Amino acid sequence: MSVVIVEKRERHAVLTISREKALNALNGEVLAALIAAMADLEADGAMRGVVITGAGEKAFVAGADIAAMRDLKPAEASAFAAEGHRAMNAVAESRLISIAAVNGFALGGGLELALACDLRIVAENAKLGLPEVTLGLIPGFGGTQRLPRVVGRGIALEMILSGDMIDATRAAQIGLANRVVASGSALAEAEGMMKTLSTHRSAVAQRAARQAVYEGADTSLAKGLEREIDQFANLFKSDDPRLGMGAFLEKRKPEF
Ligand code: DAK
Repeated sequence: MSVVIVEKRERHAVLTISREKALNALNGEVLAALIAAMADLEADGAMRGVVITGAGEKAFVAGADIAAMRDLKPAEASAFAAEGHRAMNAVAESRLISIAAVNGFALGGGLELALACDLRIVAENAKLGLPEVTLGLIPGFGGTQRLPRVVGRGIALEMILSGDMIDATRAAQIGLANRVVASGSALAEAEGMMKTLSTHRSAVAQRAARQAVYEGADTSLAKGLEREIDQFANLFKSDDPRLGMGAFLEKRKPEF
């Protein structure tokens, strides 16, 4: 059975990391399968979003595979790191909206995968953290960069330097979790949210807004505001503004 299972719904897919015995830890096989699955979804015009979760009740993803990493030679470590970044970027740079359904442990590379997603729905029983320093490592799949961008530098440094896990309530307090939901219902909640985001909302506009948000985080306010103007103007190359505003004026819901 594949270590990454893809189930396509009408407008979104559920992508499940499936190595339950190793708490869905990310080895080379999972990273390659994740990259391939994202490429397939990217090319499927019917797809607007992806929900990423982990198999079983216990873990989203408990990290990069420690057993696979321990004896890496430098060249192999470099190849593993590159594959990891390709996998995270396949999610973060996708045209698809991504939601992590965090159904249990999201540690190390697992939290980094959740951070590569746009949104995170976190189950009450989940524990999240970047424990790499306790293994003599640093977060290597984007955690040092994406976590501070989501929760701010001080809180991110506290998590990275301590390696301590936080619970779902704390994750919501610091803005890491968009929502905390009952144990066992993260996937259903994430899919519900994805359906909402894919209905009566313009994918073209969502992409433009999302790009403006991400680009703005890496630049000055003035440049970010300029990018917002560009994105706004670009939208009018598509039919969606006319469709959306036309529907409003005709007092009906828009279908994009
Ligand atoms: N890798 C491999 N196997 C893992 C694993 C992992 N990350 N996490 C758990 N497992 C395996 C366990 O070894 C165990 O296998 P068996 O003994 O049954 O064969 C099985 O999953 C069940 O785990 P436990 O028996 O330990 O279950 P517990 O309930 O007792 O504990 C736990 C659950 C999540 C607290 C514990 O498993 C744990 O602490 N796991 C490790 C969590 C962790 O440290 N994760 C971070 C991994 S490091 C870089 C690139 C990437 C990275 C760093 C640098 N560069 C490019 C520079 C990323 C690093 C990481 O992600």
